[in-house]
Amino acid sequence: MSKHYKELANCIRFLSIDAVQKANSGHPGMPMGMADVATVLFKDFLKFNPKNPNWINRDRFVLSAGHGSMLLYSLLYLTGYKSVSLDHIKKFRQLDCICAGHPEYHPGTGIETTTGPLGQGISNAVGFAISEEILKKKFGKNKIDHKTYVLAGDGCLMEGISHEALSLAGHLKLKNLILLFDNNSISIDGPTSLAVSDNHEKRFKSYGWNYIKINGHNFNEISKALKKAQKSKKPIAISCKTVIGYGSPNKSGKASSHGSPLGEDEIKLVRKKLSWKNEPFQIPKNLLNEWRKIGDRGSKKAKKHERKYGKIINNYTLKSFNNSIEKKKINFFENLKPIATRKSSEIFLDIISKLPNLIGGSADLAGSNNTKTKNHKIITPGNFSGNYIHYGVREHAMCGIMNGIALHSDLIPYGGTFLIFSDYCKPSIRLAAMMKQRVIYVFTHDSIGLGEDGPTHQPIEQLTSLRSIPNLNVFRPADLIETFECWQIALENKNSPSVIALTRQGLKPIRVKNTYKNESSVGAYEILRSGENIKLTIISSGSETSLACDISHKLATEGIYSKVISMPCQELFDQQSEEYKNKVLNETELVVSIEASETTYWKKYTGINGLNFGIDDFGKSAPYKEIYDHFNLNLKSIVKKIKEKLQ
Ligand SMILES: Cc1ncc(C[n+]2csc(CCOP(=O)(O)OP(=O)(O)O)c2C)c(N)n1
Ligand SMILES: [Mg+2]
Repeated sequence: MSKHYKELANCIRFLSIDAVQKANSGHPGMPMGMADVATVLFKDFLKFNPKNPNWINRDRFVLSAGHGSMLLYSLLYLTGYKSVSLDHIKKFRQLDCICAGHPEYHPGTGIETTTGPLGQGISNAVGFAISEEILKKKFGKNKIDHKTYVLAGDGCLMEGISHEALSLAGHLKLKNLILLFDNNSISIDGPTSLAVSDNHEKRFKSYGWNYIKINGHNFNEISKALKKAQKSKKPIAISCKTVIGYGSPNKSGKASSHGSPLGEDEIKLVRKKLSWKNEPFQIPKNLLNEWRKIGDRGSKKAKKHERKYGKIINNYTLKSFNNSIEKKKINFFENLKPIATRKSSEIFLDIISKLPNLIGGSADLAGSNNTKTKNHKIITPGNFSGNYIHYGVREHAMCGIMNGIALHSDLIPYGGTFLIFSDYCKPSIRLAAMMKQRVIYVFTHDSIGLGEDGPTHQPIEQLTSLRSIPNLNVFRPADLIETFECWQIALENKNSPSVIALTRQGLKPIRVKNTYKNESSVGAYEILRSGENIKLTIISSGSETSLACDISHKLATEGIYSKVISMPCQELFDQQSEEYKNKVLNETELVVSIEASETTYWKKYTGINGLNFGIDDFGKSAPYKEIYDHFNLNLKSIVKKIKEKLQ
């Protein structure tokens, strides 16, 4: 067995070594170290079909240690995925090549998720495993029953997100989750003993995981461990003791093999040591055939499964729900009253809580984020018939897990926390945006309006920071009707994640005209015009929009007329036609913005001659109206400043 497996594994090793050398950049050490484990996994265990990479019931393979990307590209090429050719491998790390520096998610390629920021892949894998359980419960074991494998290194396991995600996985008893730990005790700075002395076995077991230790270069041990893992009743980690840069006489076992080309001379020595007589990028026919057979192994089974069950599983739909949302919106116009937008969001969620693919949750703030309605059913350890996840106080993992849920199938995850803690979520939000995933973040307590909890809890720069992420829509609705509209846009947008920033405090309704039209869909629209010959444009979002309306009315009593623009989403407004944007922004010389937040991003609409009312300092602990006064965000101060400017 061993010799043959070793030859197959060496195909991965040499493709990786040669590609990194040609690119003159990359990470050869990990693929060399984990090639043996990956070979056994793909040859004898992984259920996959290179001819139909989207097969819903495939096992998921997540390379959390994304720097070892050549391991994945080699496997995809060798097993016959169309997405990765030998030419692609020769263009490793070159512009627009699928073989990018770190794996970048593209549907239907075998690259299941974007990894590279260490630890993210582990949280994605937990999301995959949760989705598998949810769909299995919905559709039955004959339709959905697969494993999720995640390959993680020392680095992934040092990252905080891994602690959060593994802990939740153990709690939920995700028995189909298998973590392959590349336990080579080396990271960039040298031996891991420089920085960590965790007892991994105790750590995993305390989370409720099974844990097996093997020699990651012994094929029998690898095989036995994977066999055991198939029947595990808990998530299971297989600690694979490996040698980084395996096969390199001078660099194996050393950090020097982690992240730079081995060098021509050393590569010659590796070829000699591993008896590899082939030219760079040349895979002997018999070995390539063997790898292709491994790839073909699953295709018949997959095809049959797809034919039988594909349609049933992909049969979710949002359309009918949208119709009922429209109707409900109209009903609400008849009974508008002051209400916090977090509460409006709950009302919306209540209406759509029966949507079969919506999976809600919150990081221990369900009651504050209003993410859980009376209709939600909790997902509990080992029971996945519900549609709501208590993520615990684990914001970062929650967002990484939601990425996994969105990537897995048609499930739509939403999760809540306070807007201030979006900082704890940011790396995963960024990846959702990069991967074009429909993940919805319900971020409540969205300003100083939260009051007494003070500056540690009051977001200031968070909205600017989120707005600066490409392909992320940041919504800040001003009342119930806008909240409904923003939710609807977020649900319909399959290719972007959305933040919905919501208030803790009650807000006066600003939309009182009965209309089916989703005004928020253009990002910004005129909500009020106080008279003819207007002198200024006031743009606002969320809780400050009703203040903007009050200011407009007050100025009108003094003969200064204005229009108020409600801007629930800057990103959507920026996408409108120049004509529309001109109409909104360029009607008056003076444009002012009001938002209880850092002001930078508003300057693009007001220009440097405009006025920006906001907060460019940390907040305060006090009843919220006093804080608004403290920062001069009130009718009197703003009216005064506008009048001074107009003089
Ligand atoms: C969040 C994050 N921090 C830092 C890095 C930079 N980085 C890439 S690999 C690595 C060390 C990883 O060590 P390990 O997982 O043991 O990988 P090995 O060297 O064994 O391949 C670091 C610090 C990163 N990619 N992501
Ligand atoms: Mg390591």
